[in-house]
Amino acid sequence: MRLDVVSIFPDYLAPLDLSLIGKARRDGLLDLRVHDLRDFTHDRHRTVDDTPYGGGAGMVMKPEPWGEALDQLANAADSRPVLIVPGPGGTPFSQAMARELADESHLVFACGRYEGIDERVYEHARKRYDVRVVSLGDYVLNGGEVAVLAIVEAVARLLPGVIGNAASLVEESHEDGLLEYPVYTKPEHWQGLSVPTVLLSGDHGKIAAWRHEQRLQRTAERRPDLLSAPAAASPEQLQISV
Ligand code: 6GU
Repeated sequence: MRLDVVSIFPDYLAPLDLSLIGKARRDGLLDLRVHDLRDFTHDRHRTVDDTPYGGGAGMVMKPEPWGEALDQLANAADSRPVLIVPGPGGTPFSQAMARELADESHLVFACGRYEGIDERVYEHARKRYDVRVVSLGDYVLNGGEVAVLAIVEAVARLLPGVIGNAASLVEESHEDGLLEYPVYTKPEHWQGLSVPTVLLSGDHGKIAAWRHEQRLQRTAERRPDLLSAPAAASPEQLQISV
């Protein structure tokens, strides 16, 4: 998968060199490139923002550097890429969206800062990209970079070969609409707290029933909205072999 990230703070994306994503890049599974938006400016101060027409607080990102950056990346693309613009006014990001994006061959991320990007950039980009404004949740970040770290990680880990153990992808919160069951490891007793005895029983049927009950309880307590949501996908529908 080809991934391009455009930002005025390319260093913010340095964590994408680490851990499983870093390894996937070194293994050639991810072709991930980070671009400095200021490289697409032509003035001495490398200006990327200006005051808003109509007045109001803060600054707006100028259209010209974005236009040049997005044109260049679209020219380099073999197919119609998806342009993801992170922002609090976007469609909520979800595991379902991560799965959709994992099927794409080329994602371009445009990290906005300040009060946002001149609206004409979106219109211009639609000529050559499928444009998606995506939000991580109902709170405000200073810019799209942290959101890109989250979205890239959620998408990349679904790609074949990025995670060694494919079964670990199935038994996960949000893959089938319930939160995950609690997990324990050795020692059996710690700080006066013990591992639930059913997990030591060796009775796999009983363990599976207990875990399912824990998942229901947890979901009801922490995320009751998930229990009234439309039916979740089964592993078969997700085309994951366990
Ligand atoms: Cl994706 N971007 C920004 N800037 N703020 C956010 C967000 C994204 N999601 C929630 N708040």
